[in-house]
Amino acid sequence: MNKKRITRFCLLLILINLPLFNLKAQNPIIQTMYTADPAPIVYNDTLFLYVGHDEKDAPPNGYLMRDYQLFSTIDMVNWTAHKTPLRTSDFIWSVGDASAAQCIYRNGQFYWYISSMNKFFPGVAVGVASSDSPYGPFKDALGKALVTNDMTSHAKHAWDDLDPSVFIDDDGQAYLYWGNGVCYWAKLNNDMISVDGEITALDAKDKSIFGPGFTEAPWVYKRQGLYYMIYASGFPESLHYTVSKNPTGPWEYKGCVMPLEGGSNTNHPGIIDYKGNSYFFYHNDALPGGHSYCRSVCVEQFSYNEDGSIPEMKMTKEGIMKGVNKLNPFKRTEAETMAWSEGISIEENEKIGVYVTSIHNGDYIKVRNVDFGNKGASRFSASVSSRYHGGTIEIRLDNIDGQLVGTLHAPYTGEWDNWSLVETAVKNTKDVHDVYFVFKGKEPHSLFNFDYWMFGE
Ligand code: FUB
Repeated sequence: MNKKRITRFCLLLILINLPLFNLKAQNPIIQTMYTADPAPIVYNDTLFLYVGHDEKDAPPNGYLMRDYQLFSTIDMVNWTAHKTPLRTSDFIWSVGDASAAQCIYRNGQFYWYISSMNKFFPGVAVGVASSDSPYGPFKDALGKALVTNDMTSHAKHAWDDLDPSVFIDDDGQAYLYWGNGVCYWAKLNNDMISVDGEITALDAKDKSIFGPGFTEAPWVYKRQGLYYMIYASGFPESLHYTVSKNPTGPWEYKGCVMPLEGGSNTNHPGIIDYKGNSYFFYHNDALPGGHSYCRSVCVEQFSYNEDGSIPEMKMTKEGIMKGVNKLNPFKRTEAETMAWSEGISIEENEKIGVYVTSIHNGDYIKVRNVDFGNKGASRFSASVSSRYHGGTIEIRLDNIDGQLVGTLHAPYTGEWDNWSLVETAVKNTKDVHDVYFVFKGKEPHSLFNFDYWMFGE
């Protein structure tokens, strides 16, 4: 074959395999909106992922972030979207930019530390919201910022108080770390909403602490007696870590966790252990239409080396291949629980909460590791609404064009907020499968909305 032919052949191969590649993809983990600055916590056996939200109409040279979003998983492959738990408008002092944040749990309360431009004092500030539920609603716990720009004087720029990360040590002492261009830390009082004593600045250029330098986004945690801080370095960023035997330092630079890759200037890290595995969260620009201000959160599984060091990782499209749990299809499952989707988006309202919308012919949702057991399923029901013609949900197994086990007709219901629970028979379906809900119907209108589903024996 000549060069031209080989190139054409390769292109053909790529095109043929593109759908298959997407079907295997797990990264970015949220496809229904742009997400950034991942902050995972584990509470009651569920992993809650708090993220920033890049609006899709963000300009190519600046952030547009008005609220924070919450997703959860019990298996690391299917993610459920929840109602918007916190907006910048919940802070009277915020100018309206939802910069990076972290939520943690203490004594029956969830404390969500955020960073945003301060309306009342020039510069970025750290604030804190609280709630007695991981789902919120969260309220500004102070009615003013916790750390304002006048409290930190080590940087000449006004956005040095970005990216709070909070860590509670085994003795109950809580520490706040944050910064851009300087890494600050301070103790927090037991109330979690006031700073205790001095604010200390770590020199961002100190090679012994930060190797190639500290830009922003510290994430601090403890593992086997050692304190780890992962952070972003350079701009565009790569991700690195430093360790200490004490939460107050001295810190020792250890190496790179994720080298410069992808097209987003920032990558903001977060690390957590869940159900016996270690997971590394970050963001990049991998969703279609993505760029430095339309980012999307990804996750990689990793294992610490025997000496406690973190291996260097690459960004992948595959993400988490093996789930840590199966999904029970005989329980009501929200339609916004998905491993992957194409075409659709999500919305929320007071009555219904979050639901799937903007469904068009050929769009689909994939749900992984669905366990139908030995007895199997023979019925399928779903709550749907439609102002136009409605459409159908094809229920397929293991592939977008895999075995068709049932087709549900989603009827015209009069209005988008008239919901109807409809049912169809399915061919007896047993064992564990990935389930694809493939939407079909007459364009040009959006076909129907989809709130939840359930299989029956
Ligand atoms: O999301 C806005 C900013 O981008 C964050 O505060 C930084 O960490 C970077 O990810």
